[in-house]
Amino acid sequence: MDTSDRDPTPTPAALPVPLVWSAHCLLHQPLAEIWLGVRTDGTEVAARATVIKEAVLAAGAPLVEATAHGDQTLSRVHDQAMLDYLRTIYPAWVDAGYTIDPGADRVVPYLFPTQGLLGGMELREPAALHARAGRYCYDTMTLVGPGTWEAARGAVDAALTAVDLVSSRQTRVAYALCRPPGHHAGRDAFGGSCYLNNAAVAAEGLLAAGHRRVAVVDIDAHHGNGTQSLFYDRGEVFYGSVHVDPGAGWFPHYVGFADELGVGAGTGANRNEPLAAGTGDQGWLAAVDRLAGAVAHFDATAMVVSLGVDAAADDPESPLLVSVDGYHEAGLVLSALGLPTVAVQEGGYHLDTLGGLVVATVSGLSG
Ligand code: SP5
Ligand code: ZN
Repeated sequence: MDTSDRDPTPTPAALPVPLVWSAHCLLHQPLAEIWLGVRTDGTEVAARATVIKEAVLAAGAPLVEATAHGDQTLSRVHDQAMLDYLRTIYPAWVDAGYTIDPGADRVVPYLFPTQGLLGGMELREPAALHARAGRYCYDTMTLVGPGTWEAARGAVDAALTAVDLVSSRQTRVAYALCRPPGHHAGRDAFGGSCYLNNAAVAAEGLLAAGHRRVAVVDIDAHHGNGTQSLFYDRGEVFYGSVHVDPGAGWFPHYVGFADELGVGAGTGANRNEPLAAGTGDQGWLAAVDRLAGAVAHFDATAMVVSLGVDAAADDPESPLLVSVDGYHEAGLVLSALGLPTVAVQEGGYHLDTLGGLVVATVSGLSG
């Protein structure tokens, strides 16, 4: 058969970025979020990871299984007591009978030891397990269940495996499909559907591998308050974020403002680009450009991208209106910096479009 006049349909080039994955990431099933006292469906569901994985593999990315890493780098990011808490609280909760009486199938805080509660007194370890549930968790949306620790720890392993691939120069860019996400988790605090800060662990991993100055660029729709807090006083890690304006009523509400510039040795190494609700490609990409300029000025030797795709127009969790082409363009802008890059998955909740958004961004990042 003569096929010479058939439409030439070129096979798209395979995405040359390894997808780093841990099957443990599926073990966390949030079941619910307690939103204003109402039990609502969880938004950070395991299907997110499944649809992203399928899309990135379909784009031709090679799959790399995450390898188990020790706690050395993780312990540089998080307080040991919070790590112990996250590892042990769910089994302890079951043992103490809370799943039967009052029938709490997840660990949910009811009391938070704020400065107002303590009134200047020392923070003691409470005897009651249900009081301990508010010690590290700062919201009612980030529940702990069976598999939460294994998933969060698997996400850290994925981030560190991506660091290994990049720092050994096997690839310039690697993508870690981390779930649960991490950028709202600080040294001894977790919330916002995040438990362990995968991006911060990746940054510490890159430093440990010999990169002198690391930039974290956060394009999730929300400000990464955890990452900012972890590096706020550090001069060797830059944090830059574009996000919906917390001052206009958006999570994380209390942080993420433009006047937060870092302190001490970190002065000038923090940059926030809050945007009005309804901002689309033009305004969002202008902010991404400013962040890229700041990273170049900072003289970073490696980059971590906190890759949340919840700024997309269809996403139910944010009012930003970024398109799939916008995400691709952001990837290209960051790729032009030419830095060894570890991208870690953060938010993104619209299951029908998640995969395409991640593929577009990662393909941009690969240049
Ligand atoms: C990683 C990430 O994107 N975390 C986002 C956390 C923001 N959550 C704020 C929740 C605000 C209310 N959403 C109502 C959902 C009810 N199920
Ligand atoms: Zn987000």
